[in-house]
Amino acid sequence: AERYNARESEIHWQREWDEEAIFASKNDDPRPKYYVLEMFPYPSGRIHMGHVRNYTMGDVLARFKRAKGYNVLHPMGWDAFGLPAENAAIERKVAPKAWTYDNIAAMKKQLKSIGLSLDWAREFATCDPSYYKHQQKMFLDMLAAGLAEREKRKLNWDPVDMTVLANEQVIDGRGWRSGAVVEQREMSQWVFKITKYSQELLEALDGLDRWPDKVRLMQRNWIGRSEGLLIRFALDPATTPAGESELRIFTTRPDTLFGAKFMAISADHPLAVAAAAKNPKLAEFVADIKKIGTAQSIIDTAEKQGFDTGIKAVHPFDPSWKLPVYVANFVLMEYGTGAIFGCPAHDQRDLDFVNKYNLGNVPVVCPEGQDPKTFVITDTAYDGDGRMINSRFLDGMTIEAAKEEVAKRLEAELRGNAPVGERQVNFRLRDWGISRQRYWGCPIPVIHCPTCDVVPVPDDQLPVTLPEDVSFDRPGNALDHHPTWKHVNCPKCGAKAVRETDTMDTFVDSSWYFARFTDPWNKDAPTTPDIANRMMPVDQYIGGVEHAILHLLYSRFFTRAMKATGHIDMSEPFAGMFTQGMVVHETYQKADGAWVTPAEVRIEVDGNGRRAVLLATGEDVAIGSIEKMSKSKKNTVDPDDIIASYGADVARWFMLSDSPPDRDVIWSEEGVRGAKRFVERVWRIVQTFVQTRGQPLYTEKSGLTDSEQALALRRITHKRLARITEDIERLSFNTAVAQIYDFVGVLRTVVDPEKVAGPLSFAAVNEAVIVLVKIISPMMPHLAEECWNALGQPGLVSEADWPQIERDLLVEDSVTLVVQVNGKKRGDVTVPRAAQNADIEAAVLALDAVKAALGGKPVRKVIVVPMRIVNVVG
Ligand code: ANZ
Ligand code: ZN
Repeated sequence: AERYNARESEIHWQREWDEEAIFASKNDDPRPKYYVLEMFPYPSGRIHMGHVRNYTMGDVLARFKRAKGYNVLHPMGWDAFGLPAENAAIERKVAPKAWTYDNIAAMKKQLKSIGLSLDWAREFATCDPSYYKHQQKMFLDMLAAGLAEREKRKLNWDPVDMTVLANEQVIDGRGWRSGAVVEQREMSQWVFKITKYSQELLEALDGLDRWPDKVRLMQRNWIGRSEGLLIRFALDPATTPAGESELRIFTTRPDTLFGAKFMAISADHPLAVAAAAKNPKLAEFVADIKKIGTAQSIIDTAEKQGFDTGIKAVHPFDPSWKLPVYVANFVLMEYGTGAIFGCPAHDQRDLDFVNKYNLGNVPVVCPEGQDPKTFVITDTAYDGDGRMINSRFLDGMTIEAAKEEVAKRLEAELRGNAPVGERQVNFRLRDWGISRQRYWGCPIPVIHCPTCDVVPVPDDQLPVTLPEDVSFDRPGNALDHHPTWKHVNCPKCGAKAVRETDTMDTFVDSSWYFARFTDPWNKDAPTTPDIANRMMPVDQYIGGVEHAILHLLYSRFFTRAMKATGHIDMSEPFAGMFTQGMVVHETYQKADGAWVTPAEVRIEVDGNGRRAVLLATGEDVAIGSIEKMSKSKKNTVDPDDIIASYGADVARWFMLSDSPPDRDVIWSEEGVRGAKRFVERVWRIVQTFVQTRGQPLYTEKSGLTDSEQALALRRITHKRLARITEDIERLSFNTAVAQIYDFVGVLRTVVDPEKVAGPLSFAAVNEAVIVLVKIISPMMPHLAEECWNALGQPGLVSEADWPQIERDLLVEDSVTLVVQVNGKKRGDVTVPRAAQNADIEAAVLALDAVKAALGGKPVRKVIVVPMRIVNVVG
């Protein structure tokens, strides 16, 4: 048999699929729809192995569902706005637009070489004015609906990229792209009112039962709902700046009030500002800690610091109990009221704080089984369950009961006309700031007029397109520096006005692209609601867990905003979500520490294990840890190289075969070679069958079950088929692959004339081979087409139906029963499923173990529990 020529075959079938446009999905297709979507790529220039894995998984599902008779929507596009295009413009003097579209062209070619069953007719890039026009329209709709607003805020300013970042884009106090330490600046910006949906976004997570639990948990934590009590502490007038009389705090632990040791307020709290005005030392301290910023992550890791303002707060249950008020660096102005009472025994931050300033602690919750008299807290706060101690009227209560008691008492107590305590629900989720001071993004379609203030750009002037004659010779926003672009007349009064030069966060672009794919041809509106309502939600979304919070949460919000503004009639965009693992690889390092790429080394395996040798010089290189493929460690493998030397099917197969899809997969040369051998093996089976199927080896009889042997093969075929079908359905690709390996192992002997003893049923073998080709088709579609063609089957296997499972053949033909003698297990017996009780009895009594257990005693009774147990009573 001739060797399989992957290269030729892949190019051939890709062209065939393209010409026939077989992966185009029609919106008026009457069959049930199935929408498969992988997170669309950023056009960085090249596809990487992570893409290959992600898209292969989606492709297997798309091809499978197509074969199962669905109208499959499987589109692809480009998340094309963003900073790298501007950086390229600065570094290489290429226009962001040209750079982006060049990259798209290159990556599209690469994607095509993977053989993905994509509907390219729906392709768009988010930087196409025909896309962002609609995004601008939706922004204006949201503005009218009160879902977009202009807001003055303290913002995270990235001094290197010269832009504002969302909190989510600040990682450990640094910009997520530049790595620069982020500063805080007060600025006006546009926000989307995601907090209007805090409760709904939280509750609806319960219904997303085809999402990973960990992703739902991350979203829950991000939304961060807390039930607690707002308490108004009176301030001691003798110690307090004029005009201030109380301090409002938010606590989730009102039960711990009798363990309070201090109060703490944010550096931005009005009371801190008032106190600092009179105290230069305090003013200095405030200025100092403001520099660190207010990102949660910094606050969590920075050393706790405070400054005693001298102000005293009065304990709500004891007028003679005075608590010192500190300005502290771990209290955020943006959460709750920007002020807390500190209970060190039961909160680690508070404990770290009092230990630093020698304020002491009093435990007020005692764990069950502990003696309250000996229960002390030193370095570790206790945040577990227990009973109240040292807490006057709360003593002996559970935490829950104590919370309730405190809430009741403080709600009932009035100061002025207002209750001292008030139950409150707080969310951590903040509104989504979308303004970015960047050129390469979707322009925010408003005009600032000195008399009319903010004026929306009229619909008939959309899109507000980006100018192309921009210069990047100074840092900051090129739109702002453009000589003419921003200068316009006010659409309302005609006076001289300026355009908004901020562009939208690129997360806006990716918050609705999935809806656009349902009708990307609509020139007049973002969606055609009829069609969007029919084709949405995405049935299976696949992407990296790094998007578990931001992108997925924004998309869930945006879909609700689209619903509120009439562009779609549903709230949840993704019915099923799957987060795939990463592609990882060994690292290689020369003696001088320089990293070398896998392509530069050869792996040698001998008695001493594995060695890596540098191809160029023959010198040994050290094999380092297995890590995520990255440019910095040079442990990347180029998909183009793999496809050129092994073919796309091998890359696809290996990606699917080696680990569960949600775990990391270790890319290895050895593994890839194994996949290559498997491709050859499948090809040989089909070749052998094609060459021998006319021979007398095969019986004349054409019935499928006319011999024991035929029946046995058919059982194997259908059992495998059933398992593989189930596995693909639940995205368990690696186990499906294992089943296919097994099945191929069986077929290898069946089609080999030298290994077969008797005559074969042509029909049964033919069925098995056709099933094989169909079930490998989602994973190795080119090989499958080539086999299909060799078998002389009509049409394309990519368009063929999934094989029918014959359920009758799945039923086991024998059963195994446990054998007991006088109630004690002595062994088991396997009998034909249809065996009569008398036959079972005979078989059981013939067992040596049974004879031995009876020890010669006569059998009194044999009880057969059908399909399960035989009990011999002696
Ligand atoms: C007293 C107390 C005692 C607290 C105790 C906790 C444990 P979550 O669950 O996240 O809502 N807090 C409130 N506002 C804060 C702010 N702006 N900056 C920093 N911390 C703040 O957390 C609520 C708890 O976080 C509140 O309950 C408050 O400390 C603190 F044993 O009050 B607690
Ligand atoms: Zn005006």
